[in-house]
Amino acid sequence: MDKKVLAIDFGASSGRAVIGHFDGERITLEEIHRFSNDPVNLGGTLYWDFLRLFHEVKQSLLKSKQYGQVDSLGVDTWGVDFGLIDKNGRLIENPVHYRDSRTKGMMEDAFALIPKDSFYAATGNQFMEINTAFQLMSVQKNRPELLEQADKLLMMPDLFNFFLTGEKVTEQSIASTTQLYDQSGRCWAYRVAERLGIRESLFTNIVPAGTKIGTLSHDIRKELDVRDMDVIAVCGHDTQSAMAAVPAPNGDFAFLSCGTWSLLGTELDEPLTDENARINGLTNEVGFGGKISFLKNIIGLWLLQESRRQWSREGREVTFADMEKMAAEAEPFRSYIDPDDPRFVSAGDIPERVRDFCADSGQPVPETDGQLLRCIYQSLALKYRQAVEGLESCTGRRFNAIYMIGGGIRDKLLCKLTANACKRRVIAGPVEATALGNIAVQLIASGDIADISQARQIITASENVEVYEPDSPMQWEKAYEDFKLIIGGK
Ligand code: LRH
Repeated sequence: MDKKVLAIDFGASSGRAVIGHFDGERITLEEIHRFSNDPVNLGGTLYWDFLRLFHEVKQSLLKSKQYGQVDSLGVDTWGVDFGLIDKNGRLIENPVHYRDSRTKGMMEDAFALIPKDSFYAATGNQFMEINTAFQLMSVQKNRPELLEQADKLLMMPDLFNFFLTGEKVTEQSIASTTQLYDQSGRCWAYRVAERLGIRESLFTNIVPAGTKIGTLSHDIRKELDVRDMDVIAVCGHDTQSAMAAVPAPNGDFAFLSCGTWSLLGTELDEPLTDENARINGLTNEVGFGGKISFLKNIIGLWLLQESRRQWSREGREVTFADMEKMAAEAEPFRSYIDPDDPRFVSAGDIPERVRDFCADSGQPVPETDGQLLRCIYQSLALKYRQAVEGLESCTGRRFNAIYMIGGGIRDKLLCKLTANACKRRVIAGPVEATALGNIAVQLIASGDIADISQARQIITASENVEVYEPDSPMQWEKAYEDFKLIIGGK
């Protein structure tokens, strides 16, 4: 048996199309297309270049032709962003990037309408300015004409699915990133939306991951001369696709998905939206099979990616391997930042902001690139420690190991420092967790794999993992105490 399906995975800085081959026992991956995802600042607004991204979907379909029969396709993307569609099915304007400054102050406006605690109890999402609810409030306030013109709101993966099939639906995992989703009732949080002034009719029906949305539209097939294939709603949220591929036998694990963002969490049967969860800044999202991913969003490798871009803007090209080496060779435990400080969210001169943070908090200011990078790495690792402790305090569980997945685990220094800072074994792999999870859900939808636990067993058998054991516990304990003093109880 050689069953083939196509996963298209869009990250915030790059995307890829991967053919998953399934022989009945193992999944093997073949990357057929890779492209960068370059947001465009136009007239002061930061947009995703949707047309370019859809072009890459077409390129992926064209390249898939040489593999013969590919039965289905699934798209996953980053969370929270959306496009607005008018009643004729036209995209009203390019989707705006969650890092655009349009959401400044929107959270405070929202809390004046809905108190924080009931807002959290109703939606279960960690409050972040980037969330769909706050983006929509900004549109409502500053560009109301767009919402007047809009017939439907489609989240990014659903937007791709719509232009592939003509069907307008919202996949459940991506709906659950909006702060407009009722995690307990498993439906849109209409009352929250109404309070915020967001029209109910914008929303489309929610379907669970594993649903067949439709098939490639006639127009696409004709234009590209491709065979028909099913379009499956996989976990449209990349984080949940990655979760589906954690190589652990049961749900009792802590995972750390490492890409532009770091997502640290575990899997639960039911949402947890109590006071402790809210204070710890934990979010509830729906994963495959209706499981809840209970996790914390941490700014992640963005700090390294954007530092590298800044250096490139200044005419200095460094690779990630160079950066890892510089950090590894630099003096440890010199200074710390709070990676989640709001000053680090927007694009720009991250190195300068790191130096400012250190100066503002009375610490030695990094003088070399190595010191600066070391500061970022060790602060991220210690932030993970804080997040895993928060997770344990909320769930009453104890996690002896952390499963690290995603592209960030190519960075061995990060894996090693995470094991040390968290004082836990790190099991790293697979790198391509998101594509694997996307593929696994398509194979579950077609009936070739029975369920998620079989999928995880198959992935465990198909992929190699690397294990990092913690060391230097005393030094890291002291570092953690220093780190907490500097960043406060956040
Ligand atoms: C990671 C991610 C994360 C957040 C962010 C916007 O790619 O999906 O879970 O939702 O992007």
